[in-house]
Amino acid sequence: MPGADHRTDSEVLERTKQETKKPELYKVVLLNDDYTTMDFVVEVLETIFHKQPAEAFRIMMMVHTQGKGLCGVYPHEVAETKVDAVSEAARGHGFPLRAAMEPE
Ligand code: TYC
Repeated sequence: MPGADHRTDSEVLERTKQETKKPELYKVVLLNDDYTTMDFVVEVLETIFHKQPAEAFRIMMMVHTQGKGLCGVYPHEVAETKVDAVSEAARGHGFPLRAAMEPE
């Protein structure tokens, strides 16, 4: 029978559930180091994470004093792109600055 769908009702319900599933979220954190300048970290927070200057400064100081700080929460692929963007920017300026993603 052309166009016939042989799935049972319960299989169709299962598929619909998967399609509407929320994306898994990941925290992106910046990590402290002894060499990256504070100004550069603030710049990264403003440009890559779209923070306002005062918030960028607050997060930078959190990383500097506590070892790490939350920059944002994103779906997996976006979080990966942010982590890579930090590495790229840091590499371009000769700094060891790193970001990491953690399951939320
Ligand atoms: N600890 C660095 C310094 O004293 C500043 C810094 C802050 C580096 C935050 C990285 O993610 C960082 N110059």
